[in-house]
Amino acid sequence: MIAIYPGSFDPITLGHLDIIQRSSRLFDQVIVAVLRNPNKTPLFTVQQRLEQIRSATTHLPNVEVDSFDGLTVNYAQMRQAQVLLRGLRAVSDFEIELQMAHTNKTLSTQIETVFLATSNEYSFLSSSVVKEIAKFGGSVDHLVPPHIALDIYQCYNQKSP
Ligand code: COD
Repeated sequence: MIAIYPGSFDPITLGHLDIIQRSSRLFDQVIVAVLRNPNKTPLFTVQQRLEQIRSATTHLPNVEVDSFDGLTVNYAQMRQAQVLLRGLRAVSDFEIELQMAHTNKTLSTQIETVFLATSNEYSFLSSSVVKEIAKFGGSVDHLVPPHIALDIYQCYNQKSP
């Protein structure tokens, strides 16, 4: 079974990677799909995010990293995936994720959304939290892989704290 894990991943965190690692044991193939979103101004370009995710998942042979635009369900159908994978951190995620899952179901009855609960240690973690900490000079070494921490420090023009 093929699962798509769609997201912004700006940048990918240890929370995302935990979901990718665990789902790679559940599905034959996991495609991490970065949305090309012209309406947002991201910290990292799509190309940078693809490279960051690829180098963080080289140890997972059934994980592929790609980008897409348009509707996620259309991309999933194009890739012959049966599952949309999403992570749940808290009740606040649940409301928006449930709405998204129901919306996607109206767009394609063939694709099921599957939720994985976050591991406890990452339940507070988001890309926004990482950017906020780094912006104000804090260390994100415990929140993202080392090569991504360096990219983040470089973006905010700071040395590793
Ligand atoms: N632990 C576990 N899961 C986590 C963690 C963590 N610490 N951090 C994030 N996650 C999960 C998120 O809950 C989410 O499921 C996933 O990881 C990706 O998160 P983000 O923040 O990188 O990406 P999102 O949520 O901004 O991605 C949104 C999409 C791009 C998937 C969505 O906007 C989309 O599908 N857009 C395409 C247009 C479309 O199809 N619209 C119709 C659906 S409404």
